[in-house]
Amino acid sequence: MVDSPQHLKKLTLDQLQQLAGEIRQELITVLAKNGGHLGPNLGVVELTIALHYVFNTPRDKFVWDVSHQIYVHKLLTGRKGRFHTIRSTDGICGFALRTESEHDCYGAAHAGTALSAALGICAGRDQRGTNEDVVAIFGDAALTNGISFEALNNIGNTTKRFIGILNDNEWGIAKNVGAISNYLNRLITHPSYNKLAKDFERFVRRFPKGEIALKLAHKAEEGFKGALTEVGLEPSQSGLEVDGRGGYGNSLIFEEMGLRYLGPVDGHNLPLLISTLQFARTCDRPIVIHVLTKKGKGYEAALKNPEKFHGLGPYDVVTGVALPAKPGTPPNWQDVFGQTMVKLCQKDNSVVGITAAMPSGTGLKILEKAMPHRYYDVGIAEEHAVLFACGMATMGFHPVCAIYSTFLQRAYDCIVHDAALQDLPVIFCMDRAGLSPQDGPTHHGLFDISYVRSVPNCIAMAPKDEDELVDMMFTATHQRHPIFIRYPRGPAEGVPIKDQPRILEIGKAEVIQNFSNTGGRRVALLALGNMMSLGRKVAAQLATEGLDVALVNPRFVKPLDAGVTEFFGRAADVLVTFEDHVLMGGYGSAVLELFNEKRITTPVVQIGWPDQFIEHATTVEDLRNKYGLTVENTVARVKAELAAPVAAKLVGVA
Ligand SMILES: Cc1ncc(C[n+]2csc(CCOP(=O)(O)OP(=O)(O)O)c2C)c(N)n1
Repeated sequence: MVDSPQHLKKLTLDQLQQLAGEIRQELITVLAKNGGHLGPNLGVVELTIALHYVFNTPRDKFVWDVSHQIYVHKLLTGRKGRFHTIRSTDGICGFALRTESEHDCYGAAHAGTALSAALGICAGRDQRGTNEDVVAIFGDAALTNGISFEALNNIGNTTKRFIGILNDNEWGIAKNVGAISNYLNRLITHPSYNKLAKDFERFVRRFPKGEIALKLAHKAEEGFKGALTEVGLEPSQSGLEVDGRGGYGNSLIFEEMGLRYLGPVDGHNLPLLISTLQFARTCDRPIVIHVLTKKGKGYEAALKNPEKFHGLGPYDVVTGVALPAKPGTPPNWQDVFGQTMVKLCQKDNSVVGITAAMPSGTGLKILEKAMPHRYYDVGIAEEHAVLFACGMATMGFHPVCAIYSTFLQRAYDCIVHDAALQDLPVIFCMDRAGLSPQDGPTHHGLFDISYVRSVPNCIAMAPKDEDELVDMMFTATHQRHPIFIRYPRGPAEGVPIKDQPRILEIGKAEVIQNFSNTGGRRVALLALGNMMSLGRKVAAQLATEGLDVALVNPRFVKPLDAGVTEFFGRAADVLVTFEDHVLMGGYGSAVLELFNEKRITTPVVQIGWPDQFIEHATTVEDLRNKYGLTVENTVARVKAELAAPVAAKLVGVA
């Protein structure tokens, strides 16, 4: 299989079509083992081949929105040999990464960034006076995102040369929602579309020896007769003004924003794509090409279930069925969240659920099915989701925003300026708080404690298990302040869930095990949320070594349980804080701030993530081992503290 753009450019049409087949096979086979974004990538095989056929990266720039659909680009830009390592420890990343290849000019994984970033690259080019092409490839769901529109608003008056490819497959992860999606649909199904498409066909047929036709004909012995032979677009002769507005179709929205619109174009018709891109390349006005693709193209199982195959774990290649979880695996946190939402909504009319285009990932789909009128999908629009929730809160509701920790970062100002400043009872259920190992730094939720803890009026908590998650959600619906509950991805702890949840006292920790006063040196372990299981293992290990160990479930990061924390701070010889979060500004920092205020000098060992972006890996364990979030490292550090001279400790010298 080809793995460089130079090689690809030498192929005939037949060979390019064959390449498309080989790429699909490779995607299906490798992802069956590694998991990943199969559907989106199967959908852009021809588009990516056409892009590399027409443009020249790294000189020309491709900016992929989200960049989850970048696998084909990776296969074609020198990463074929390592493709089997995608999303695994020390392997290639599942998203665009500047440090991975010169062909990845801009990194991403959060949606809606491509148009703005590409425009910035255009501005840089124009300032430099160079002439590379810049292509932003964005999905239809990216148009539910505000930033995309901020960019569209700005393109026409910033540059003359900008190429946008709207990759329209009618799906985000779930079915795309909202007015823009309806609009694109109308555009595709508009009665004039077929007519115009035919016009377009007729038009290209008028130029049997178009640029692309000539190029390919020279290279292929056979030439390429049939469909492709006559496809070619000569810009000088293009006469694209058939609708009087400079575009095919009736897509006024782009035209009104100062971009030329071309399309819709069949995104699986390689020759047509090539000629269209060649035309776009010569445009002296920003242009958007509307390309229609099928998510999952070429794999029956993925075509049948676009949502599941948007991104998934390992599966059986023949059946497309996901590999079963090990027997006895506890339910996912997300499922417990979704089921609890249904129960809460059934009992409390003030509760509603809000997702920003992530119904299945967050578990809110369960609410959608059970009580659709209490469920809102607002599109990939986290800022809007939070503001929408704030508005509902002013009307007496308890809106629950189910947003991944990493995506909530985008709505930070809405948290501060709207929810917190007005002290509104919005509940934030921050899924994926902790690692999203195979996705990597763009998806790890490691900053939320820091960014929430510094904001007045906020309450922040983390459950040690799924039963406590239910208690926390129930508690939150009885509060009058912004509340943040963080929990990780994947299976919960496997504890039974009480029939009737209980209201937790705000700011109260749970002492799981107190000192036993056996005379051993005392170690207090304060393990936040899902770190309780590590805390328990450390406790067991230290006990075998004759130490007197206390174990605390802090529950609240804000307000911190000052009484319990101070007590253990004074009683212990060493105190350990555990958090699935960066150490900078996190839970351990909160404890240290309290100790400073109370003049407590007990040494504190902080277990958490360092001040750096954590890469992707196959499993959480791989990363915990690498960064020392382990029993061995914790025990070693506790012992080192216990062995340190007391005088040194008193003056804070390591
Ligand atoms: C800010 C943000 N919110 C949510 C997501 C999760 N997410 C990843 S891909 C995706 C859908 C993208 O749809 P589209 O852009 O149409 O591309 P397609 O997968 O259909 O090719 C979503 C919601 C994200 N990446 N970024």
